[in-house]
Amino acid sequence: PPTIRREDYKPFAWLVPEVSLQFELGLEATRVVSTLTVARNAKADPSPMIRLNGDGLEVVSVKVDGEPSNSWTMDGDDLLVTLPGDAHEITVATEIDPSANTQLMGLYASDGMLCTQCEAEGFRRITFFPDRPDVLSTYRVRMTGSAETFPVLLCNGNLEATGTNDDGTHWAEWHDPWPKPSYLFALVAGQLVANTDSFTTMNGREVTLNIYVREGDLGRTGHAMESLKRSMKWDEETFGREYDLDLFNIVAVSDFNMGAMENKGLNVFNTKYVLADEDTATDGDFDGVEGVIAHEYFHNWSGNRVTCRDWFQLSLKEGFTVLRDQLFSQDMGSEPVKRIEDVRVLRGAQFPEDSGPLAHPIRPDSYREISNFYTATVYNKGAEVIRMMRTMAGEEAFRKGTDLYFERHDGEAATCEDFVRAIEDGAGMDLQQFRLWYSQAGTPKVSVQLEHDGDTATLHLSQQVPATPGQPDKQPMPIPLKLALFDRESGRHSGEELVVLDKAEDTFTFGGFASKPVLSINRGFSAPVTIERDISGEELVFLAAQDDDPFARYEALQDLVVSHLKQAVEGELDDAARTEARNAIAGAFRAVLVDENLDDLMRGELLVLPSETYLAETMRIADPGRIHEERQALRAAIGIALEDELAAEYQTAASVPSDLSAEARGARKVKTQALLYLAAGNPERGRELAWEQYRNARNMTDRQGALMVLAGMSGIERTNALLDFYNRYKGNALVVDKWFALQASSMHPDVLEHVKALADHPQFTLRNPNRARSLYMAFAHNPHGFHAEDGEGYRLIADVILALDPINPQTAARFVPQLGRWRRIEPKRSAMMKAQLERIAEAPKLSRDTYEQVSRSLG
Ligand code: B3K
Ligand code: ZN
Repeated sequence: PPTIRREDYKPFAWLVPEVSLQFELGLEATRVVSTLTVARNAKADPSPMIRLNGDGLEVVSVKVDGEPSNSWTMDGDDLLVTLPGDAHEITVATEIDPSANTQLMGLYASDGMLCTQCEAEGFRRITFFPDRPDVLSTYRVRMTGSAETFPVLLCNGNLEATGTNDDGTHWAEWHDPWPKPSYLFALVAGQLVANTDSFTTMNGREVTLNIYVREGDLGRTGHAMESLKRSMKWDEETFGREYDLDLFNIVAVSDFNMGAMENKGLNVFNTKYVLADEDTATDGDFDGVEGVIAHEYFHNWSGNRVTCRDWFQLSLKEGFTVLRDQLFSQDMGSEPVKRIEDVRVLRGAQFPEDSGPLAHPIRPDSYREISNFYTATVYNKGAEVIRMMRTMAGEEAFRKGTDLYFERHDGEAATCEDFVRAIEDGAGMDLQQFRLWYSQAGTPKVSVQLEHDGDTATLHLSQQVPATPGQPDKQPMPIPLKLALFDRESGRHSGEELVVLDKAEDTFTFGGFASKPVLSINRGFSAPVTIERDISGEELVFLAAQDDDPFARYEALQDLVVSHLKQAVEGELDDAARTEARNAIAGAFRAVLVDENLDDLMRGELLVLPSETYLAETMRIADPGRIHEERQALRAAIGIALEDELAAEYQTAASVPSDLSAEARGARKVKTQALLYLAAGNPERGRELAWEQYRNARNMTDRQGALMVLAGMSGIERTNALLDFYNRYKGNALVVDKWFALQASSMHPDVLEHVKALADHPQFTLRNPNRARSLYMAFAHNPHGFHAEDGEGYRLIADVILALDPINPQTAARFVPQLGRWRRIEPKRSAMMKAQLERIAEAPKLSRDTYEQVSRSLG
């Protein structure tokens, strides 16, 4: 497959101001007639023909200006139509089979209904079209279909007319007044019911809000609706963004490749991010719904009103929108806890990507299949990059920048460069060197040393941006670091400072310190970098207990644990040193358990051990088996050392009423963490507590927490709890997904055998992405199972990739990065991982998606 390059961008030769689509809908056969009004683009090189992209489509007929035409040819999948004049009308008829669409791109059937996914290049699977984000059109759509099969007919924009025909069909005509690229087109037809509400915008526009779901799911849409209204209000208050149609529809579908999609006025969602009630969704699931509802809604401005010029600019809308949803969630709940969670995601998913064969800048320079670039780098690092601009500018100036961005580029397809320039102009700052964050891949390493002499503290900082594929040499980037210097005696500091390290090395001095202060740096995670600091265990304990920046406090605890586990894994500790380190860690955790100034949400967060994936990432070559052993052993040691405190904390937390308040949620979080440690330290007691918690649970958070602990242990309680859970929830697909995922991500020694057996379960299928991921993505991210010593885990995932690729290449390709980590794993496992990648590469026929990921991973 050819490589597409950013530098080759050229504007399209034709404008397509208006599109009219007619759908005769059927699950097995849908007829599409599209009429495009086209005119030469004065800003582009003239061309005698227009290229209309297609993907697996067959032409039924072509007309130009209303007359049947023969002046067309096929070029691969694309349709080329020769046009003599400057303005024409092209009408193309096609026919597609939605029920055969297992890729879930374009128009597909899901559980008896019809729906679409067009981003990035799915529209070309519906009709021939210049399927690129810089071609903006207004759409008029007429949908006709069986009134019985498709009682609800939805499309973008406003509903203008409806009617019925004598043959049992009915129709609806929709018009979207806002010009949009084809990737934002959406259509839904099926048997759906709506939760209807309304929102009045800041200028008094009355907006009808609908969340459409299957009839039995209506009772689980309340949280999504409240989240939507909060998002609309927040975007007005925080970014000055008002909604721009009289109608906002959300539809939940159960077969969906991603989380959700921001189609104009008609967001289509994975059911996972709409449906929630206390019996079936955990506190984490509730947060997920709120965050994704917000994210898709915020796209209405950052993505839809201002869209992307080409797919290399994806982070323009995704990085910015992720930042917007993160800030929203910070405001709705606990700001520091949300920040810690976001950093955990970044470190768990993006750092490994950035240090492996798939590393790419947030604005990539080339791709073969754009679906492979919906990555943690484009999304989460993209958000961090914009967050840094905000940190350096200050909130107010940053808002001036975003206002200018929306004002300048409303109705346009813009670039990352446009965004940076708007922030520069609006906020009044120079971002010349900062642009390197868009072009250079790799997580910068910052080395930190603090010296003290007389009454002066001198901070030495240096940075190094590692080489990444295609980018051997890097330039220093501006790295904004928030820091504070603590006086050891008083435990206080005299104010937070922001230093920007923009050279390879630099020195900063601070006066007025009679003794050497304790340095707290990268507070709030002000820059997405790794810090190598010269700091003693004692100083880390000090910060873990005293730092007034909750993130820095969390970080100190994490550092304490990470540095110990690294030494332990690398065999650098004798028994005495190990005991000493474990005691220091247990002491720091004890302080967290008893600190009365902490709320439970934060306390629970502080108790989370660094993940095995993150630990592996901190080592040049990782031995996943050793990491697992040492981390489990540390957990058990803490469980033993703090058994009384943990049990007391558990009891206190267990007495908090079961509701959705922050207090109750915090209590549940602490309870689950306490249970994990107790079970590790004293399995008998842990099993008993978990089984009791399972039986008495009044919400999914408690039930799932208990089941997670039991799933990792042997015993009759495990069997009984899993059986009970399945029988209780077997009619609810999202909860059955949890049942699969809990077993696949468990710490049980036989996890691999469990996963193999579950693949034969009657409710398992590769065709539903949620279900496929619930078993296999959970397993692929369970280092303990995936990295099984004999390589069986690798073989299993390679088999999954090969089996899934012909069905759903996008979902199949998402499994490749786990195998792609082979260069960073100890030699024996590494060779087996590589061998599986090679086996995939040799398959006779691979999708573009999987081919690209496998060849980059081996390259
Ligand atoms: N924009 C969509 C992503 C769809 C990608 C499909 N390959 C979801 C989101 O980021 O909001
Ligand atoms: Zn998005």
